[in-house]
Amino acid sequence: MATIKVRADLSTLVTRPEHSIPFRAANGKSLLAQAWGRVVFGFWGAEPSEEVVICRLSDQEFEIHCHGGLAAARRIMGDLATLQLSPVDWDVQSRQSAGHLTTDCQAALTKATTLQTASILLDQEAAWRDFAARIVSAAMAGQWGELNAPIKRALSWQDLGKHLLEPFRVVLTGRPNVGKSALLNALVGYQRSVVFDQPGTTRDVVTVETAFEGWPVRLIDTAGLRENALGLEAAGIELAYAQLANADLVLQVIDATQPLELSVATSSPSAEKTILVVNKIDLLPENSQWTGPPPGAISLSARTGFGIDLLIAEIAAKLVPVCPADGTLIPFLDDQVRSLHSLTDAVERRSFQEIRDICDQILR
Ligand SMILES: Nc1nc2c(ncn2[C@@H]2O[C@H](COP(=O)(O)OP(=O)(O)O)[C@@H](O)[C@H]2O)c(=O)[nH]1
Ligand SMILES: [Mg+2]
Repeated sequence: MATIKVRADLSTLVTRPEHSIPFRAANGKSLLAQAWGRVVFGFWGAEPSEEVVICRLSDQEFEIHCHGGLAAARRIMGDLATLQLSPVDWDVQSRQSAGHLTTDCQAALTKATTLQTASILLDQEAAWRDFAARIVSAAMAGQWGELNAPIKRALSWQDLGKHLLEPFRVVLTGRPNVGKSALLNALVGYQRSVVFDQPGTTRDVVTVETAFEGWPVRLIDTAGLRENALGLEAAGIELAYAQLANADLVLQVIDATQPLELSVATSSPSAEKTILVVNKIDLLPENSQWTGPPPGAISLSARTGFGIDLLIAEIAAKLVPVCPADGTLIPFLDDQVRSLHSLTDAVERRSFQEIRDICDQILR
């Protein structure tokens, strides 16, 4: 079912025929004659008409409940637009009736792209209410020593919180021809990026969204990094460096058949944000031990798929080293992080009044 709430001066709309709302109530009365708050069944528009339920909320407002799916809602919205009526914005309406915390949590839920992130976001309203109640009661009891730990704990989840709404950015980098594009395709299971045996094929930045172990990830394939590139390829390399600067994780890809010093690209993202991937191990002679890779590197073949699962597990573990327990408070908006910092300051000042105000603000 879909609900559309409209605010308009009904007296003018219902009495001027050219502006009349195309609603025929089953009880035969006009919309204006319906009692406030009464649920009225009827039909919308000319045949074939839509079955709807309308509720008049006041002289200025009514709600239309129509069948779910896009077609019915689109038709009604189209008629409303012809009448120059616009529905009340969901966000505004919800902030007025349900409050900011509920609305923020619901709006966030609409942006979740995996079941896991949706399930965490579903817990957040209750988690914030519980958190604020505990903080206020501990402050009221003067238990100052017990306030810092839960606030610090909540702040420790802020990076994950940001990524409940937007994917982690995982950038593939390395010298040309090491198999970055082939690896991106192997990770998502289909041919998203062009694979070619000439170096310098990928020039633009190619992105694809996926999820690893329930965490949303945007994979970003870039131009191979090498010195002395010219023209388009050089421009691609510049784009690649820009992506590296914003990466949550870098997959540094090298070719198992090449000497290590030739393979490692010139960029140097920080170690804890990097996974070294040794690709093309299918080309190594059987039983050969490639002594090149430092500890922690993952050897795989983008061509055969060997080692891909291990890489996926490693990516998930690097992005989210510890999974939150059910009900964990995870700040997912900048405002929430700011509130937690303000709480830390207020606790330091031992100001009960400030703590209560901040918690009131959180629970608005
Ligand atoms: N044998 C083998 N060849 C691979 C593998 N991965 C990529 N290649 C080949 O290496 C060449 C370059 O691959 P590509 O993905 O375009 O490299 P990029 O320049 O790093 O994006 C292509 O001919 C691929 O088929 C692999 O795991 N094994
Ligand atoms: Mg490529």
